Amino acid sequence: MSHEHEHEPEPEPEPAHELQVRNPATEEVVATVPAADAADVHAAVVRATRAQERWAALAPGDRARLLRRFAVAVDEHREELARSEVLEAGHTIGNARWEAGNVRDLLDYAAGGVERLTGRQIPVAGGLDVTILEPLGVVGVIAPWNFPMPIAAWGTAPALAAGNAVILKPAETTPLTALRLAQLALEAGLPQDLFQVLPGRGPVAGAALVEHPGVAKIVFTGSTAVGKQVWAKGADRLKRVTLELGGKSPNIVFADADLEAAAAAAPMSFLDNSGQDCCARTRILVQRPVHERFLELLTPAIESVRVGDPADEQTQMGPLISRPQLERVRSYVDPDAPGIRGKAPEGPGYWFPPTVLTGVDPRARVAVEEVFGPVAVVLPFDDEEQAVALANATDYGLAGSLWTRDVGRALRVSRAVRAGNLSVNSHSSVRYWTPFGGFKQSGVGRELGPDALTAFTETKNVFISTEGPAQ
Ligand code: TXE
Repeated sequence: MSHEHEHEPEPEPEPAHELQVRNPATEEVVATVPAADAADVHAAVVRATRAQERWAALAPGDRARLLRRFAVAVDEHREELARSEVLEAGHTIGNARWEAGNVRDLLDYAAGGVERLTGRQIPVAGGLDVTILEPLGVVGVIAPWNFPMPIAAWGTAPALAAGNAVILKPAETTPLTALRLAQLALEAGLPQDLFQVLPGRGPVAGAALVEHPGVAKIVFTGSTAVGKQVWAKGADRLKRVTLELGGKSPNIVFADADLEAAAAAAPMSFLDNSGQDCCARTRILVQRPVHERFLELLTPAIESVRVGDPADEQTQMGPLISRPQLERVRSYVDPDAPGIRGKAPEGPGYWFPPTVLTGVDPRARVAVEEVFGPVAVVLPFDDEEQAVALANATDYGLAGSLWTRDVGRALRVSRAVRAGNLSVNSHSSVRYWTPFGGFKQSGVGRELGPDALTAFTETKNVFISTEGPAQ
């Protein structure tokens, strides 16, 4: 599909040694930062290795105190960080403030875990057996552009708390908040080189992190395709990985649900962050007897979503991140397909209107692939069994919602849907104190929650004989 838009001049090619940061709401270049290459990554790993040894030797209470200071510094700069996220990622200012707060909360939560990261004493004959949770060493965090600040912190905060050093490679389009976080860490008193941010291109700096023998673990959030490459390349050294990949999450509305509440909540469950959210509920499955009524309720809710300047406090949805992303979203949507469409600015900026497609074949690309834009499909279903089958008819398994007043059904369906994060009569998936991650091709491992720190440790078992050398 080709689109002619008068506001879309050809972008100038970017020099290899730098990254240009554009405001997605205006297309203007707002900053230029150096792009790291493999040699920079190597130098960073050498420095991080030294810093990690000193960090791991600190008393747990001292590590916790420094992380809490980092949390305070983030809190004190919350508005500045939020403005920066608006500028480089096009997030609405309200969301961006939440995101900066999420970084603060995560640092606090991780700090609370430092002194509680305890091993076990297991009964044995002839001695004493203890398990010790040791830090891995240097951890590489490869972050995406859709939630640059929170996702950077999801890997970084628990990794540091567990005694590791972190090298964070932000996405090409969104390095600014990450760079600021690294400065704040230093200002808060974290040791030099312990938390380094290296902006760079995925196939250059990202790949160098994945391949470097001095990096013990990679936390990758991004596309399933690149996630598979990261896992395959890391396998050469049996590198530990956590992968948070794509999603195509269902929002199942049963006939016995509070239909008004379900229809009111549905728009922002896939329009938040312009749909660039791995948990976006983009497959709205509606039981046939209430299908028509649901669409009647959904139509004004979609049409009235305020799309525009993300810095405006009233705005509910901003632009897409980039021109390639805009083109990708356009490639999924036939402008003549039946459905509900909201309004969006013309440009400049990477705008796409809220879109709900009806009458879609459940096997169509738009119904099974992650669009990563403000696009959902509505699919009718007859009974619970069919709802579950449709919900599971995708390679992904990250999140999902179901709306019903029947508690038995809520539990049955929650258990039957193959996804890592289910919500009943709600679309909430992300809490820093509960585990988050995907089934199937949505990922490997879990982030957040009570086990977040353990994911950045190796378990060592030590047996101490009390019976002499023969044991
Ligand atoms: O992701 P990439 P892109 C999905 C979403 C989106 C699509 C493409 O569907 O439309 O992916 O987005 C780094 N070795 N998600 O192209 O390329 C890259 O620099 C090591 C879902 O932006 O996966 C960036 O830092 N690293 C997702 C990060 O990987 C490499 C969030 C993600 O970029 C690399 C983002 C390589 N060879 C996109 N190549 C989610 N789970 O929410 C790239 N990178």
